Amino acid sequence: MRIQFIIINLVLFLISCTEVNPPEPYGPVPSERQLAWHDMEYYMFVHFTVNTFTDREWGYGDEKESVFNPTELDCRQWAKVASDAGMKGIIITAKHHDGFCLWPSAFTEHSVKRSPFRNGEGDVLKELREACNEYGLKMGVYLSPWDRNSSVYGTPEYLIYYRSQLKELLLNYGDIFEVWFDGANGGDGYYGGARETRKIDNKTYYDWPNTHQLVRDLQPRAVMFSDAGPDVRWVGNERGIGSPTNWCLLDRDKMYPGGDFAKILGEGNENGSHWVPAEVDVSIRPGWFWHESQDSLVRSPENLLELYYASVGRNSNLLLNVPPDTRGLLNEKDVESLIAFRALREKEFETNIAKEKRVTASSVRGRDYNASNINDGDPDTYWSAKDNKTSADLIIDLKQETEINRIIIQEFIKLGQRVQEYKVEAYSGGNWKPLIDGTTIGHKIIRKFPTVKASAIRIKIIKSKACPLISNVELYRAPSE
Ligand code: FUL
Repeated sequence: MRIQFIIINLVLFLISCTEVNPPEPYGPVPSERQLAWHDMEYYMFVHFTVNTFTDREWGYGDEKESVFNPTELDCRQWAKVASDAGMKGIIITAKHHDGFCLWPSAFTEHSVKRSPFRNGEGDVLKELREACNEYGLKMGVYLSPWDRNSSVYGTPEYLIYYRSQLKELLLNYGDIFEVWFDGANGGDGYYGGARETRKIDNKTYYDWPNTHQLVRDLQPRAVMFSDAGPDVRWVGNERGIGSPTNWCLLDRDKMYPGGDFAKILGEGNENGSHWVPAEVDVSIRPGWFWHESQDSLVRSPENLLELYYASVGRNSNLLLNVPPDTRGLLNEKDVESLIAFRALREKEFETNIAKEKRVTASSVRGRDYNASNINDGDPDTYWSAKDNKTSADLIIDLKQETEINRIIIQEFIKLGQRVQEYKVEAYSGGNWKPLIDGTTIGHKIIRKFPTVKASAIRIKIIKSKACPLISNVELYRAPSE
């Protein structure tokens, strides 16, 4: 009897110990560099080169260096605007398809060093680095693989040139958070005077694995973007719209930059082989480069807010392009819109109604994984259901009927993206009323619904690949509907 009693207690004790072990990761999980990237959420793209002065979107590659002549270039203005707008970093087109380099590359004469800018002594990358440091922003680089100026483009020699330039960028400008590899290749170009069409095979020509390795070796904390990752994927459109179903997973080995994968890139692959989250890139103007004729077509603050909901609100990061004008300054029109957008955003999310409210769950893994972790303001704590549960409810008790119309939900993605289907309901007038339903959550979703007076909110995780892990929930009453 005594022995049996001891054994039973021992077993119970062991069970209670295992209950509070953290859940096992499920499927592919993000790397540290990807986790840091997820937290950035919103940052600036800067398209700037000879095109700014020639009024084109794609330079042919034969532009004279002398056309690059920003008279008031001030990267500190860019950085101040980015910071005032609530952005966390800036990615610059160090070289666009026309091949002109914004830094004095040792491997070509087609750069700032032959331009009137700072009498040929200038280096936009260096100035941007200093400005980013001053404003606490991260910096990223875009280096176009397609180069319409280079005479060797299309031959194996070009890869040596491309990687030499990449090395300059990775070695001389401090910490780079993101390297942006564009998939475009239109064929024709100047190519050192040949003026012809050069088609390359997107799958093989660039030998991406070796270029990726270079970035890993020289900037291990940088993520790499392209249509197919390896770390961050294109969302499949340039309209600023993320997919409502958005897995951070991708069968990236079946893809390559410049391929025809738009739909898959939007949704990701539910059971994809790697963690490759989506980034939404979009311009504040119709074009990527500044054109005077588009000064009246800058997106309004309200439109930017919509893009924010359709990107950050759909488990993506928002890379918003704001192109400097021929002075080398962000235009007043764009600045005004960006700052007003920040003010709108702050009003949307002014007071978190879920904060410090009592939360209960239909299943709790055990100590350290309580439902109260979803509104403690700490991203490192999370609620977990028991291991065998792939559906469970969370109830936030608002104590009295309160108006709400927005919800933010975040999964604890360190251990994988799990939720496949959810619903949110409001307890109102003595009944549970449906508010929204959806599929994936991931790093973050922000959802709108018509204003409701609720005394409690229920989040129903209907289907999950493994026990759901939720790290954060916020509720708001936004002024707009
Ligand atoms: C595209 C390019 O062709 C555009 O000019 C722009 O840079 C955009 C971000 O990517 O592929």
